[in-house]
Amino acid sequence: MKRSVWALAGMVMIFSASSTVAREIRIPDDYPTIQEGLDRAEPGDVVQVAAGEYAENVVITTSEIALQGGFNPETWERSPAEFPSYIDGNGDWNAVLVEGAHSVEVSGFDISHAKQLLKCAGSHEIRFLENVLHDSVRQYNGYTHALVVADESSNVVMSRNQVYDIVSAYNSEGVWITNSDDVFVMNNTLHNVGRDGVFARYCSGISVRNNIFSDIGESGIQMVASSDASGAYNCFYGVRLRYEGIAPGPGDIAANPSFVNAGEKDFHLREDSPCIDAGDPDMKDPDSTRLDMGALYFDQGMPAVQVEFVPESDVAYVGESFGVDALIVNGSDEPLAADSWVDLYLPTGELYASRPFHDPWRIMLEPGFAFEEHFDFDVPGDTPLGGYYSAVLRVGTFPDDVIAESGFEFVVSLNGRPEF
Ligand SMILES: [Ca+2]
Repeated sequence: MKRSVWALAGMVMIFSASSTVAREIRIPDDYPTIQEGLDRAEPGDVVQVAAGEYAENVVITTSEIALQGGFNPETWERSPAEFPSYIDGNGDWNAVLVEGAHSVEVSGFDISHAKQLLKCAGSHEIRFLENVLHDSVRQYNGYTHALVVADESSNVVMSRNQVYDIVSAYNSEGVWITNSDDVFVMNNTLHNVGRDGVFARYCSGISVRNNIFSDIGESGIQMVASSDASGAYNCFYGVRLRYEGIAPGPGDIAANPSFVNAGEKDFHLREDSPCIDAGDPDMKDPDSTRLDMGALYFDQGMPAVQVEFVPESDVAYVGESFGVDALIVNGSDEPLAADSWVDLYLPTGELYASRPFHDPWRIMLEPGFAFEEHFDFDVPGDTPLGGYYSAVLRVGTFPDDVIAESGFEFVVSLNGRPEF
């Protein structure tokens, strides 16, 4: 479980590192179609797509590309809910296909009308984020899927996607994964799917967490001939079976998720939803409360204090310094006066409660102001190797009252090779 979260954090860092040098290609300003923009894109580029309808079958074969929808065509500010970029798959096989590429993001699109809506094949470090996938079509033979991972893909993250109305005579899945490794299905909402919510076959390392499965014809999660598969903190409602071929995970609930209006495809949570603050307890929503289940969190309007604590590397070398950047932002409209401190956890999970880590400092921030600091921690010669350490920067009242936090995991190594 810890490995999964760590692998995800690593990928996020890799991706943001490459996108900082990005060239932006804008559709339709620079090229009339998404595919033409992609054909001209080089590794590191971001293809931004304005609101509008694009009847295309998009294929991405270039690595280190971000394809992003949901831009205001006038200002190029991004808000997929306000400025939807629709991709209509022409009733054909794939609407969007990532093939033989690595480090690709597809985010913020509304995709429908293909047999498979968003797919990666033979691809690595792929992120499908914040897409709305619906009304797939049955073509050629009976099956249809919203999200597909296939042909020895690895390190795929599917998060914050809304998937609905994926139905056919038989074999319609929300997420279909085959012959692939290390796939993270996190914080998605799936509603009205003909057969399985998530189906995996001949896979390893499948993690299914914090999702809502509602009105699913067969299984919420089904694993066939797969190893190292786990589920946790998922909500199941109106499913025939919650699990097949996988053990129930911690934190699962069987309850009505209380969507605002599923009939109108509004999958926001009502105030009384049991999915609120019921996701992974180690993770936070943008409002600083515990993570909700599903793609759309319920904003509880908590003080908007944001913390980021990001290491320069995922490996700390014994006898050297380990650099970490800290950022605390007071996004609220009140002055912030609080303690801040770093809690270091040993691979055993035990808190390392000694100086200098467990030594709070006081911060005072006016509304809109930020504290930013680079820390270099010395890694002592006697630091035990093996397992995952974690470090968390916390803001609140030392030591127990936390209003915002951010952390990461890392390994300690002697010679540059991580010791697991
Ligand atoms: Ca929450």
